[in-house]
Amino acid sequence: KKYSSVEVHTESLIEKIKDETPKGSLVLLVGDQIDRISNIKDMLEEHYAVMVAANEAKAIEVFYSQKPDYVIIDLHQKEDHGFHVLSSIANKARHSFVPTLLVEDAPHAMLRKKAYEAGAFDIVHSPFDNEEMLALIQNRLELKRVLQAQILLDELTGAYNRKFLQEELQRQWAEFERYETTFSVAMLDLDRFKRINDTYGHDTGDLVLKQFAETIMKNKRQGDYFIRYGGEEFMLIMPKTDGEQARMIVDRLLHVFSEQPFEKDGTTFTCSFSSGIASVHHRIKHTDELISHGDQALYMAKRNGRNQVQV
Ligand code: GH3
Ligand code: MG
Ligand code: MG
Ligand code: MG
Repeated sequence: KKYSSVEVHTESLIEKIKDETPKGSLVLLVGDQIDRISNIKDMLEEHYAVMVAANEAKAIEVFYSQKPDYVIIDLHQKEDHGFHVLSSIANKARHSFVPTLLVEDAPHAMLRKKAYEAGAFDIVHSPFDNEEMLALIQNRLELKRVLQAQILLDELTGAYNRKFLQEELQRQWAEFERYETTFSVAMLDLDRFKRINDTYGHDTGDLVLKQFAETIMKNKRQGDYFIRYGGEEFMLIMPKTDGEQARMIVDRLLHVFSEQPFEKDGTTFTCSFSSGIASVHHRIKHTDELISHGDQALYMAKRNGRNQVQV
């Protein structure tokens, strides 16, 4: 019996960090002993997406291309494959908070020491208790989720931050270069926001920012990424979306947000935003250029009277 890897289309791994539970996680299982691996696989598949790699090269390829959330390496493999895989991925795994778990029949202290030094997070003794193993994995995945949220989300609004923006833009750009998949970005800048701060105070300004973010996140399409670009400027990355589609979507968001009343000490007010949209095309050579096109469209929207979307 030969394992073929399961095709998992992780539309965005990072999008998962906002899930309440890491149930959508992808686990990479590395090992060449079929019966041992299928036991673990069966157990995991009730909770996670699982990909199996039966050799070193495949394991490393899958690790870098599919970006699993968790890696399990069965050390009971021919030669020293398990350790090779671990050494090849340990650094990258650590940097993206991907926990690695080793499975070994009777790990003695020397082997455990070697494994931890090579970057293993945990080692379990086979045979193991399924429930215990699952609890361990779930625990680690939860920690991963929290850590990733810490580094990729803006604290005030819960939108993605610029670190995320850089990563996601590169990803979208690579897709565009390889497959000519279109995508658009929308720059969103709150209108006359300084006035809100000056009139109602900075705390109210903060509340408006939070509420704005909540409204966009609730009403945006699921696959679009909402990012705080800085201050009261935000961005939407809209995969597989051309300029006209993007305009319709952002128009709808603008409509919803600008109708929403705010209240401070008995006074009610509303807030709007202006948006500039840019889409990839062949004359754009770099993501910075794309953003600058979006900025120019945003500038037009402001100059044209605000509370509107320009492409
Ligand atoms: P425009 O319609 O041209 O965009 O006008 P504006 O007043 O929104 O633009 P301007 O760039 O002049 O002012 C933006 C203001 O946003 C200034 C800054 O103090 C405020 N701001 C930026 N970040 C925050 C924040 O985190 N909280 C609060 N309360 N205010 C912020
Ligand atoms: Mg401004
Ligand atoms: Mg503004
Ligand atoms: Mg601004």
